[in-house]
Amino acid sequence: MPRFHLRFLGTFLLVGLLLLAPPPAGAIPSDCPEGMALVPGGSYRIGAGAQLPEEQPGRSLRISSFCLDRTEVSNDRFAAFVAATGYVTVAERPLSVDQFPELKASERAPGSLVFQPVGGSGPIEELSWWHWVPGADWRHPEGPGSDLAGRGQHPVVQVAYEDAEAFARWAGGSLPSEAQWEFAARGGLNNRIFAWGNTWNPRRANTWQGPFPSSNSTEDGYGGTAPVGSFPANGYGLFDMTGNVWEWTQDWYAVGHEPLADGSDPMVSSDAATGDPRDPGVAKHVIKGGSFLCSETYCSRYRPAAREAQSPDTGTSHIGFRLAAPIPAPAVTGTLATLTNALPVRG
Ligand SMILES: [Ca+2]
Repeated sequence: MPRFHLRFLGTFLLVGLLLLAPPPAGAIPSDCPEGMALVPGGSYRIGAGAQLPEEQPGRSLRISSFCLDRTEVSNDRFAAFVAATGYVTVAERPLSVDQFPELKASERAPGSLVFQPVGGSGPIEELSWWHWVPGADWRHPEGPGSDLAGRGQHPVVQVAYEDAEAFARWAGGSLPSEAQWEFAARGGLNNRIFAWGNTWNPRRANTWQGPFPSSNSTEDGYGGTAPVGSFPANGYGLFDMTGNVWEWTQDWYAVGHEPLADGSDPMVSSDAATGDPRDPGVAKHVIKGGSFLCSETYCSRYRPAAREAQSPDTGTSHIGFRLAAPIPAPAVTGTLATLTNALPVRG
């Protein structure tokens, strides 16, 4: 074979290997997209510090490096998406006959679930603090009488799973997996109860202070959502991984971590979903991080290990999301001429 053919063959083989191979050890990855922080890969125990049955058993997992939004997606950012695409969220659409055949036409008006405090001295029925409010949507988080005035930098709420996915397709990125989300929330402090250590501190996050669901002293300064980034960041520079609003993840919910596959970057597949025993037959996504409604007296689900299940078609006034993205590939330095000249010449 003529000598120059071998040189070209070698060049293409080398370039191919460079494109296929992972970055060499020690290589500095490219910067994450604007607004995102690098979550450096590593091993951790999902479910560490578990307090509730659905958070157990803990499992040792390995997570590859990835990028994650520093903050929850804000109303202003979501508004830019809607302005650019004309997207209509699930809560803004009439309820379908197929999904809710039992409803009358008058009951099909668009709406969503809104939290309302429940007081009184008698027993409080579980989840009685959630009310279906016609006209509640992301622009009117508490219903028709509410708006986003002064809340441009608050996290968007009243977004269903498919709304979050639609935003992700437009913005570039994806919802994180539960394993990614929990790893990121721990900020490099593995095996701790909270994102900053083992001692609860209400001034580190937007949660609920006082007896839930009747009385919130708002010691942390906020009775509802807070502007994103109002509380200290964790070890990875991520804000509001504790409290403010729950965040959608890609994983399908099952009680416990048993369905997680071994190995790196696990995710519960749709086939593995066993669902929420409180609501049999409804496949739900895992939400993480807790919200401004989580209290020490009720569930303390603002811990990284904590998790909840949410029906994909249902937004609420305390669920939002943030996006993950792969780390941009490092640029290949040098020129083709440099690579070619570096090759040994055979023949
Ligand atoms: Ca609060």
